[in-house]
Amino acid sequence: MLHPVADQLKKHLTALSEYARLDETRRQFLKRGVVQVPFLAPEGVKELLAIEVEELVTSHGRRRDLVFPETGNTKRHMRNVRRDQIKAFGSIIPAVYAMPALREALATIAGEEVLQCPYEPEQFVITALDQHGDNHGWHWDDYSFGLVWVVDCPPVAYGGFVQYVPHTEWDKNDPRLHRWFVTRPIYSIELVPGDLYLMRTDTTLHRVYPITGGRRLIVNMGYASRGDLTKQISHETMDNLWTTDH
Ligand SMILES: O=C(O)CCC(=O)C(=O)O
Ligand SMILES: [Fe+2]
Repeated sequence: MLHPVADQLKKHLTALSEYARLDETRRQFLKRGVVQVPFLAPEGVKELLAIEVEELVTSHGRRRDLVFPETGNTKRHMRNVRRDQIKAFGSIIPAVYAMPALREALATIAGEEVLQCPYEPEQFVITALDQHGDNHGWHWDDYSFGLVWVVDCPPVAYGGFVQYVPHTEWDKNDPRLHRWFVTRPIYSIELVPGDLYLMRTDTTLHRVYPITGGRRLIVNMGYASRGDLTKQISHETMDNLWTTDH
């Protein structure tokens, strides 16, 4: 049986598939690697998901302060709730994540199949930035797609917006971020609570700008492309970030 929130989202998505603006959304996604898609979910679904995210971060959020050599020694200062705890103590996020209708809508935007992530820790994760200087430093993700639900976000004056450099490649042995910055444009997008965006996370270098006030709270749902399933993918950054306890 479908979770009632998933059922509500499914009805919304069925009506949505007739909208022509998905074509424009796809063009934007392919060109820029990122597209805002707040219309994918109705307010009622966003509100219930937000309540679950708030409860989970309050009861299971863990502080992480790390540096990653694989992304050029960029930093992570944040609180997270890992996938296993979301799965164990949440219900809406796992149900929404698994919905074929959501993946079909994302596939229409992506122009290719969007599959559940075979590596469970990357399926969904909650991230909270709530201390002065908290950030989610520059990185790529191991899998192709990220759907980010913005539960809370400070005004842009306090940071917390997303910056990104599309159509870039991650060499884990020599990430050379500065080379990308000086040869490609860095785009920024302002986000507000209730926003949703889809990113091509394996080829879009991205970060969350450090915050100086307020709070930023998101859930990121990671999805794979068909190509990811045959690639040899190592998980250094994810293993450190989401599955260990330091
Ligand atoms: O918080 C965001 O908007 C991006 C999150 C992200 O890049 C990630 O979880 O890998
Ligand atoms: Fe990411």
